Amino acid sequence: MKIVLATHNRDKVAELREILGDLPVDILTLDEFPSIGEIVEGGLTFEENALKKARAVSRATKLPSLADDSGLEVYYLKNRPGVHSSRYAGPGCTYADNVRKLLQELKGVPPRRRGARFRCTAVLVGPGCEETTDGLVEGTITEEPRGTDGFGYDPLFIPAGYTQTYAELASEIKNRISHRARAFEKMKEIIARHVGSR
Ligand code: ITT
Repeated sequence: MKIVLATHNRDKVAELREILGDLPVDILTLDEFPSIGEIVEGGLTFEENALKKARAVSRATKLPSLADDSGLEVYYLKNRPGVHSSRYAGPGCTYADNVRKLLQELKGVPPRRRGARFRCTAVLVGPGCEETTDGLVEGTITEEPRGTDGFGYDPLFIPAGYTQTYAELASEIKNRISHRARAFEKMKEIIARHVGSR
């Protein structure tokens, strides 16, 4: 069985390869389908956006597709950046621009009011099937970036129960405890059932 990852984000591809590594399926990426360009998301929820990506890729490739829509919800900011996490600092922004913007918005906010959660919605779309799973991790936002691993907002996020940020934790640990790991561990059970019933 082949499954195509419906993401243009190479950092997500690397994490998903590690998280899905023990599945008995061939994982393909959009590198193998260069004619599939940017997929316009624009949905109001993580699920809507993940479905758009997986449906578009499954339709174009005629293969089952897995998508991930994810983001950071900061309680002090009424759950922003949320679904706008990737372009929080504006069109064409970098991870560093987003990190700077978030720190600026939380300037002077004390540690006890810096709560946040990472959310990931995973979606599998294939012939006659659409499945969705969610992963959430609660944590807090630091006052300055810490660590060099990972991507996106990782240098700012300390998961509950840890003292290090996602970017300071080894990738094996992040990929065991993260919002993405939680959503895709559930999705792996669903995929394994599909593989078993073929
Ligand atoms: P695709 O749509 O092509 O998958 P994307 O990066 O645009 O790539 P999203 O729309 O799901 O993906 O946006 C997710 C953003 O949320 C991502 O760009 C990061 O800024 C942030 N993010 C998601 N997961 C993260 C993680 O594990 N660590 C740090 N930041 C993360």
